[in-house]
Amino acid sequence: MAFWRSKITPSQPESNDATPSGEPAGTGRLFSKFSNGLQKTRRVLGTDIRDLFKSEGRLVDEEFLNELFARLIRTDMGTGPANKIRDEVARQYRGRVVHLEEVIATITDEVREQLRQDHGGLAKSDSGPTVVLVVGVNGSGKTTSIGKLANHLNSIGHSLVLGAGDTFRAAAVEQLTIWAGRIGCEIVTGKSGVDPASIAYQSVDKAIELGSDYVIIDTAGRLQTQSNLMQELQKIRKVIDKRLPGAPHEVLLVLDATAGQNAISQAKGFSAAAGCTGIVLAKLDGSAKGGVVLPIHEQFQLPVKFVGLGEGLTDMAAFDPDSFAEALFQN
Ligand SMILES: Nc1nc2c(ncn2[C@@H]2O[C@H](COP(=O)(O)OP(=O)(O)OP(=O)(O)O)[C@@H](O)[C@H]2O)c(=O)[nH]1
Ligand SMILES: [Mg+2]
Repeated sequence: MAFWRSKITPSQPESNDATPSGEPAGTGRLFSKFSNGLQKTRRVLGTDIRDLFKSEGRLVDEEFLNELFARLIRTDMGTGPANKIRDEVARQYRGRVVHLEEVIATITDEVREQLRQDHGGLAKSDSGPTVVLVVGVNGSGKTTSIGKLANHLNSIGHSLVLGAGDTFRAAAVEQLTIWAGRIGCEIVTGKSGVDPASIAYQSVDKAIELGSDYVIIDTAGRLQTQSNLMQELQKIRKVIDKRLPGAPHEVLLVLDATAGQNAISQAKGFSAAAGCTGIVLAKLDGSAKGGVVLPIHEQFQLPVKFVGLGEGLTDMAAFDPDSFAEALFQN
């Protein structure tokens, strides 16, 4: 378990950034990735909070706390997390004149604390290929996230098979085939309209035959309210388990960060129906509401495993609460 987390930490840059010998090329790459990806959120949050202060500082009273709360929830962090931050600022500073830096340090600590989680890394099976099933609503970023994940796994020396399980749209198969070509990994495809469960089965079969380390299976976008399509996911899972008992080892739910609070209700339906084990929060770079990570984390028992920070093959990072919290405010 958690191999990737140990590869990507704030002090250990991604292997993508490693020198050819495998030695780290430098530190802080993950932080700078978050920092770039969170530009939009930071612009809103940072500016909003700075605006609360005058150069001589500001008295922490009810009015200040209410204004702070209103600005925090503009990042879509929701009332629960924003209340906790407000309470912590009140506890530390009520009745005192504070400066911007003090409040930002408190908020950063509180965000970091709220996002603390145990199982950040990608699952790894003890023997045989690790099977990762990727699910989510239409257009959330599933196929792109698979490309990035596959690219990363490949770059650190893992062999893998992709399964083009979105047989609903011919373009989806093409899209994944292009990613596989760019990465140089195996892919299992079928004709448009074939049962996605059979593609899933064949993908696992292929990985077993080749002795691959990972199988990542794409699925068509669906809504949690489409019960027939949710049942299809169950079938896919069952068929995978039949070929490789205990698999899939990871069911990643891809959420679109630009969908804000909607992402949360999507996650609820999916996590229950598809047996999700982790979240990929895609398009964090395109959102000014990156605070949505907090309620997702608060309301689900699911760890946020990866975040999408752009459209390129390397624009993904293992989620790290420390880097995330700091990147929210860094200038
Ligand atoms: N900026 C940005 N764009 C992203 C990211 N991830 C995906 N996208 C874009 O979002 C759009 C949809 O991505 P896909 O990967 O095709 O989404 P999907 O969930 O596979 O879509 P369906 O298969 O149609 O359900 C594409 O234009 C991607 O380039 C990200 O992290 N950042
Ligand atoms: Mg897709």
